[in-house]
Amino acid sequence: MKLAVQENLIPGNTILEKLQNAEKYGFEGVEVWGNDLPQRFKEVKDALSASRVKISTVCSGYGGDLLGPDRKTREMAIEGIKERLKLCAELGGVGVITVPTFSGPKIPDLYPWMADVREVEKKILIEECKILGKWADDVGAYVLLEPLNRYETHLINRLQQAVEICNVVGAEHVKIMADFFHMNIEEANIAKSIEEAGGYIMHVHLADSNRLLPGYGHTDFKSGFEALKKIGYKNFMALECRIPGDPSIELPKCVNYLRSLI
Ligand code: LER
Ligand code: MN
Repeated sequence: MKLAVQENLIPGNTILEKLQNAEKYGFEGVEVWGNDLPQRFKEVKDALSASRVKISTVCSGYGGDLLGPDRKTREMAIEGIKERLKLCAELGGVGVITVPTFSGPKIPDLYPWMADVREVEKKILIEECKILGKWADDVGAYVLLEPLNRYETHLINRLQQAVEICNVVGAEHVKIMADFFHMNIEEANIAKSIEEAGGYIMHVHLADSNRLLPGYGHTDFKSGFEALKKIGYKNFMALECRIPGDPSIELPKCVNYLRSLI
């Protein structure tokens, strides 16, 4: 298991400075923001080739909405994810973090056909993931479906719900990621859920129960990490949280804390 950190959490004026600081603090990877990646691709690529720190993943930033109310919004998300998958693969990253949808349903109620709009949404998501899966298999980067807690999305809240989508889609490069903050709210037993999703988890986000750095809340990371070890997890775990204090002090301290639990 390798430790990574989202780029916005690291001090530095350029991506190169951020990579240098990440390495100094003890990280092996950096999760890059997807929003403006197409525009700064060369800068990121050059910085990565001048650093020992690798790109772990690309965090969303694709625009549109896979479950938006109209075709244009959904196509925008598909094309944005495709573009970032290609860039991510070229940079050597694992994949692109993909949230099926934020907040509540935007697709109109189709009563009396499929009275539960979530069934319609899942069918649309599966077809979209088939399109993305073909592309992802070709470029060699994963679509990383991320379950979020119930206050951020109504659709995919638990790891097993994301695994079910992967199974129907059946593409090698459509898999899931596990975020400890969301799991702490939604999973009955984090370790058990991780074990049950073994073979599907390709990325992990780390934040404590209060979404501060691990160590500042009450999440039991040790049993979660043991479960990840048990399923043979070798990829990155990236910090996605707030830092209470000076990052140049808190980030290396957190690396030591996490390493003591791994
Ligand atoms: C949102 O809560 C989250 O966990 C992010 O990883 C989504 O991009
Ligand atoms: Mn997350």
